Amino acid sequence: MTDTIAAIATPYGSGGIGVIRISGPDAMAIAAQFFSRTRTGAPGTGHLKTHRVYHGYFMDNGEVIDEILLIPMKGPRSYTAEDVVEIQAHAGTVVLKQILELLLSGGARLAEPGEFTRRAFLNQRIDLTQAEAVADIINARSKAALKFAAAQNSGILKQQIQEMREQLIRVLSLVEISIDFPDDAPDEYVGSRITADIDPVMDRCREFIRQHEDACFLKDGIRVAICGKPNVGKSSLMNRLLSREKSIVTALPGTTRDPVQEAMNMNGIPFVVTDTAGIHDTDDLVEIIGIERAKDHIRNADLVLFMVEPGTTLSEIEIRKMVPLENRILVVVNKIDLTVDRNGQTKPGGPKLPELPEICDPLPKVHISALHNQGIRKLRETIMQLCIGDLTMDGSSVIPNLRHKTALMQALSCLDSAKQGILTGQPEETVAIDLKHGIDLLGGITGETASLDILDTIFNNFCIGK
Ligand SMILES: Nc1nc2c(ncn2[C@@H]2O[C@H](COP(=O)(O)OP(=O)(O)O)[C@@H](O)[C@H]2O)c(=O)[nH]1
Ligand SMILES: [Mg+2]
Repeated sequence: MTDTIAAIATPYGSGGIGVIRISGPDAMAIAAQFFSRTRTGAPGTGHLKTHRVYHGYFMDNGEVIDEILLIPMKGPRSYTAEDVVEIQAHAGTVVLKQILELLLSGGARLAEPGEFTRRAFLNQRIDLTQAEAVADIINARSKAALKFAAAQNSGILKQQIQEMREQLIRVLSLVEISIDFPDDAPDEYVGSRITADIDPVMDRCREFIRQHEDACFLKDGIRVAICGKPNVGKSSLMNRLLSREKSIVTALPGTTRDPVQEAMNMNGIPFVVTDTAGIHDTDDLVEIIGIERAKDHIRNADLVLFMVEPGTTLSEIEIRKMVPLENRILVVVNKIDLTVDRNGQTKPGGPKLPELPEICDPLPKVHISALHNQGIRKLRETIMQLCIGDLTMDGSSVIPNLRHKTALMQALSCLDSAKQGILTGQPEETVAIDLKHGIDLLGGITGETASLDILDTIFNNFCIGK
């Protein structure tokens, strides 16, 4: 990292301000070639102090390119821990490109995607989990996702993984002592201490894995699929939930064919709602394909809203055709306006509530009228309760991502094998190998022992300028 990199750090297009970032040993000198504090003065950053904002002009051979603010930040107190200069110019594609090109002609190299963050990692200002959190913050689509990303960015996951790793290193040293000085400690003593020390680390691994499984959908959105027979009001409910007319509603059965999918936010939690074709026996080729697609969405959903309407009777066989009962299901009884009036009085001559088989008894139920906007608030609350439950979202929880989870699962199996080795009286050397492997896997999460491949995969997902 002896070269100096530069890139436009803000999105393409026009806007109020665009930022160009320079990082590396020559950052100050390169910027100095073009910066003047007056329109007519000669460039040179002279006696600029670090972490101050300077007003001036970006010059090219005596010509003003743009009026700018320049912020010098001496390392290690900077994003990359190197010398950094940030230039705030007007955000126009041409002006930013011209400034960047001049900086490149002045000795900087164009940064690769994620290279600023990669340098922050290589300079040990942040670990890998914090670098990943930077990408998560940028890509967060909901308040909840942002909260978790911010917690991870502050180093909470790094700290906990480091503690687990240090604990294992202590266990390893105990094992190694008993390899080197076999007569010093009685085997049973060492054995019981080791297993007692490994157990809490294994529990922690399991807990992190569970946290990933419980909460990873908060990043991508909780998948909710609306299903039921034709004409029960699925599309009407979809539109109610989104508060706009996304799906076509008609009195004709079989209106919705392709699954209609849309993202939405409820209480800062991201959801992806899918309205599907009504499931029934049909000869219509297009509907048949729509029904197959509907079934895919329903199977993969985190929550299925199974809609029924008054005046119908459903058998267990019919229900099993529509919803996989192993999914999380909420029964939504729609068109309740046909059965009861606004005061909750049964309407004389109206259809009776739907008759459902016994297998539906344990399922939660909500009564609504999609048409008259009744019971929708209660429905939203129930959806939240079912999906989020009492998942804590204080600032100290983190969601390990898939990469972390994979490493944790592998580490768990190494630790398990080390523990079994001790219990079954295997030689200390094999136990030590398992432990070392587990320690390395945890180190891979924070980046202490990560391979170049892992680094490339992580940082190549960033945009240029980050
Ligand atoms: N009375 C009443 N009619 C409704 C309600 N929800 C939907 N409908 C009507 O039922 C018909 C079918 O609705 P739609 O949303 O297209 O059903 P889908 O086939 O399940 O998507 C339309 O004529 C809607 O206006 C409701 O809560 N009460
Ligand atoms: Mg429909």
